[in-house]
Amino acid sequence: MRWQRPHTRDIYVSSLEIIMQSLTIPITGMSCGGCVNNVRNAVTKIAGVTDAHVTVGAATVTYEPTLTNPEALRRAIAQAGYGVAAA
Ligand SMILES: [Cu+2]
Repeated sequence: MRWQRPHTRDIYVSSLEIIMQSLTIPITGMSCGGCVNNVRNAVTKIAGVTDAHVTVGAATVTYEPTLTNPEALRRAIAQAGYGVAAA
């Protein structure tokens, strides 16, 4: 008899996708890989942030909106020393 893969995991994954949000934040004052690391460290230490794709000039952050919000992400980037436009 073949083992049947339970559907539970698929349901879990799709419900997880619904509660995650992704936001791209333009950032000024970044110039090199060190800046990229600084911004990545600043946002990934926020509770609720699950992924951050950072380049010179922008950060695309995936987060759980029940745990954090765009304003907290912008504030963390600004506190790391970079420029973010208000929403
Ligand atoms: Cu730099």
